[in-house]
Amino acid sequence: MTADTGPTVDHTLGTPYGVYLLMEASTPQVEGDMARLFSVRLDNSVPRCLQFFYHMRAKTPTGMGSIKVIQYWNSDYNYELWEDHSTYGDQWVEAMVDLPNNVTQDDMFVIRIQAYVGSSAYADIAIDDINLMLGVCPYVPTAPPDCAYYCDPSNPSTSVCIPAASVCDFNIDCPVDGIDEINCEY
Ligand SMILES: [Ca+2]
Ligand SMILES: [Ca+2]
Repeated sequence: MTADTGPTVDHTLGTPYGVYLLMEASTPQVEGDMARLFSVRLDNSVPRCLQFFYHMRAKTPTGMGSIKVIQYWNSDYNYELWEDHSTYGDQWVEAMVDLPNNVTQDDMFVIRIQAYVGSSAYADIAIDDINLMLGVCPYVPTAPPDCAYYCDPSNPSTSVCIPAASVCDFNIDCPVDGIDEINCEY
């Protein structure tokens, strides 16, 4: 495990002893490498909802990879249903993805959850508590604010983080020294 990326606790138990799936972004992984998780074959008779929790914490403002959910019917019909390439700091984020049925003539489909390595070695992606439910998703989870910019970049594990859009936006967001509004070429 690399410091300043990845989860400190799992989602299920909220302790360091819980388990989760982790895609390491460090060497020998290179940008664009992919980790893929397959579902069992699911029948086409009913709509379903895929719920899972994911963790995208990067040490640096850029370099996070991405995570995608793909509904694979066959080589001609496979659809990217959901994608995220944000970074949220050390917290688990809920995803709810509707899995439509009757999209093709196929009797069965497979769900692939694919995580891609970004350009930074400090950008691990983890997932936990994957749950398949019958019916459409009961709600749309609210994503937390993006955590792309560290107010104290030399201490990313303890730093306040703010969305990239809050840098040089004329409002001081970083406590103490307002570093997010320094070195802006206003
Ligand atoms: Ca777990
Ligand atoms: Ca600001």
